[in-house]
Amino acid sequence: MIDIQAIRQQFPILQQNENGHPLVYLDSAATAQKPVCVIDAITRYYREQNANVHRGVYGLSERATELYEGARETLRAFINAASTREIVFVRGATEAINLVAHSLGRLLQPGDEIIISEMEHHSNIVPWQMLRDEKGIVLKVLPMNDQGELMLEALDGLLTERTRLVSVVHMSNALGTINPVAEIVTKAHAAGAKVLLDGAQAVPHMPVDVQALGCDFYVLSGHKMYGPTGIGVLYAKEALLEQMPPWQGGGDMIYSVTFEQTEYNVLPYKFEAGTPHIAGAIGLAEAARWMMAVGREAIFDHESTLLAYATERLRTIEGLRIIGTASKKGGVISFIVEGAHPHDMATLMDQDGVAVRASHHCAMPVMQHFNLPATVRASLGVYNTQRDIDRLIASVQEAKEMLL
Ligand code: C6P
Repeated sequence: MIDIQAIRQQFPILQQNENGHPLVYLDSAATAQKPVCVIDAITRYYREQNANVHRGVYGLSERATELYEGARETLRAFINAASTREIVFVRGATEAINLVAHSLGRLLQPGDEIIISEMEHHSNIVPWQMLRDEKGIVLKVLPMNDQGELMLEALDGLLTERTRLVSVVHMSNALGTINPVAEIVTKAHAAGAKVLLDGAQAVPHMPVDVQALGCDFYVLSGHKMYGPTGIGVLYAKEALLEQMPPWQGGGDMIYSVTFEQTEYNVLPYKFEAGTPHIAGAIGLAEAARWMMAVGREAIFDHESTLLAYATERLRTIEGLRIIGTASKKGGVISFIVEGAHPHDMATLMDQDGVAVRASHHCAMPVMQHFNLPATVRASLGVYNTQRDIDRLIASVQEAKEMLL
C-alpha cells in the first residue's frame, strides 16, 4: 500500500495554488512533477560535484564520472538490461527513436519494410517517414479498432521477409491503451524483424523488464518518470549496437582520430558524442531509485484504482464520451464533451486549478481515426488522489454548463 499523503509531501509544486485553488495536476503524461530527492540530487551535483566526465584525472572529475556511470547502472537495473553497454543516454524518447532511424537506417536497403501502428506519437512516425523519403524504405501501419486496441491479427498480414523493424508504442499517450507488446515481439521475431518499443508512457506507470519483453530497442524519457527534462535512455541489445554505425561524431565517441581515419569508442560511448547531460543522468537515476523504492507494482495498482474511479464518474456526465476504451489501460483518460471544444474546456478547468491537456497529443492519426480535432486528456501520476478526481469531475461539469 502506498502512503499517498507522504508521497505528496515530497513534491513541492503540489503544495502550491493555481488560480486561487490547490493545484490538481492531471498532465503527468506531458511531464511528471519532481520529488524533492530528484531536485536535490541535481542541485547537489551543480553545487558540489560538477566536473566533466571521462576526461579529467583529478578527483572532482573522477567523482563526476563515477556518478554518471553509476546512473547508467541504476538505469540498467531499472529496466533489467543485461549490461550497461546497452544503456545509451540521450535527450529523451524522441532523440532515441531518431538515433535508431539514422543509425539502423543506414544499414537498410530500398524496399526494406518498417511497421508502425496507427496509435503512434509523432516521434515514432516522422523519423521513419524521413527515412522512407531518403532511403526508399516502405512504411506500413498496423491499424487499431474503435476501442483503441491494436488489431494484432493484421500484423501477420503486414510482416514479410522484407520487414526489418516493428516500432510500436508500449502505452498510448492519447488513449491510455497498454499494448500486448510481448506478443508483438514474438510475432515480429518469428518473421525475422527487430522490435522497437516506445516506452515513454509505460515506464512511469508500470514495471518494465526489457529482457522479459524480448524487445531489441526500448526508449524512455526521464521527465515523464519524475526525472529531469533533457535526458532519456535508448536501450538496445549489445549485438545490434555493435553493428550500428554512430550517428553523431565528436568528442568521447572516439578511441583515436587522425585526418585519415577515426576509430570509434566502445559501447555505449560510440553513441554519446560530446559532453553528456551529466546532471540529467544523475537526476534520472535518483528518479529511478525513487520509483523503485515506492514500488512500480504499487504505483500501477494505485493508478489503476484511480483510473477505474475516474472512468466510472466521467461516464455519468451526459454528453461526455471517453476516447480509448481498451480492456488494458494505464493512467490516461481522453474524452470529449459533445458541443464543447476541448481547448475551451481545459481553459475553464484551469480557472479551477485543474491542469489537463487539450490537444491532438502529438498523435494526429489517432484523432483522425476518431474524426476529432482534439480531446481533453487527464493523465495520472502516483501523487494523484481520489479528491483530485472529484475536483476533475466538478470542474468538467462546471465548464460544460458554462459552454453549453
Ligand atoms: N508525449 C504528451 O503530452 P519526448 O518529448 O521525447 O520526451 O517524448 C516523446 C514521446 C514519445 N512517445 C510517447 C508515447 C509520448 O507520449 C511522447 C511525449 C507528451 O503526450 C508530449 S507530446
